[in-house]
Amino acid sequence: MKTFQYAEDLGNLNQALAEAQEIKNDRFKYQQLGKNKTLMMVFFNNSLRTRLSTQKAAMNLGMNVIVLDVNAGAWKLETERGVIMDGDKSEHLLEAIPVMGCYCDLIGVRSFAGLTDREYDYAETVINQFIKYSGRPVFAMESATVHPLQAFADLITIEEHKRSSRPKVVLTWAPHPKALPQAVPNSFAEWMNAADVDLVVTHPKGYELDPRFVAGARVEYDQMKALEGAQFVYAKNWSCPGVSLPQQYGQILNKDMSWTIDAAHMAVTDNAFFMHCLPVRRGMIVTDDVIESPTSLVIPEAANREISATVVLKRMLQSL
Ligand code: AN0
Ligand code: CP
Repeated sequence: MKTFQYAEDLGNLNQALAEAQEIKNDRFKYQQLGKNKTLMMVFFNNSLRTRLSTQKAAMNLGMNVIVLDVNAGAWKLETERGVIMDGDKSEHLLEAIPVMGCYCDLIGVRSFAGLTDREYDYAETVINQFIKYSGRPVFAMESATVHPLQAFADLITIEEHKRSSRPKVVLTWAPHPKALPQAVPNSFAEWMNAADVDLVVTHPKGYELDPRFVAGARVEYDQMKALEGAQFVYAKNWSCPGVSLPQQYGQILNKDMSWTIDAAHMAVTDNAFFMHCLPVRRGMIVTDDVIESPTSLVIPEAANREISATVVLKRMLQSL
């Protein structure tokens, strides 16, 4: 595997889930595979889980790890081509990327959507430059439009907790004070469509996700109706994807607190599990009682980030 951005990069998902189980049974099984190999993790944005779980995964495989926080100690990087660099940016990504590639065997990149230029974000301009110019296998640690390590961990978590062969999974928008990317809901919808679940997506009007991710999933604008009979409730905020009105891309169109997941929302479900990728704002996305309830899976999801990352790094090491 030379790139990891989409569900299809893993091929057969049942096979990938079996590998996840194999790693879970013995997470050090492949500790010889990464000997004298180096992972470089490049962060343009903050992280807690991705940083820790991916580093732990690399250590499970016997790898060495270098972490670069671009905004804390590196030269400020220009990412757009064709500009006169007379501002505060000292180095261009087009030199920095091949230099980074000299020092490692695999590269992970976190580079969030800027949320101002839909075309630039949805072209995956930054991670695609890493793929093109680093000379190394590259995986997304949340890029502009996708967060596949999260979606894979969420799929593993659903597989471990499902009570029926084809569970009803509801992806619901929830309010948030800041504009957030669509990467998490995009990947979640994409991966659930690729897996064998009954996916329903619910959000206020104007928040329609890009069709390339939401595909044929049912969209229900009445949140309570969508949640009826759900076995998994996956909450997440996202800003306007700008599908029908590109000028609204990245904006907050709605802060309706009636969308916050509370006990009344959970009461219409089929005793559903609550899921969120974290970090989460309590009182906005979800109430304290719901996130603290025995059916909350937020910690198992985070724990499975180590598993999803170990499978992905293992696949990449095997194809070096
Ligand atoms: C980010 C997002 O919504 O994409 C990262 C989530 C994993 N969240 C925040 O910036 C709060
Ligand atoms: N879920 C997730 O990716 O968390 P971090 O932003 O803390 O890495």
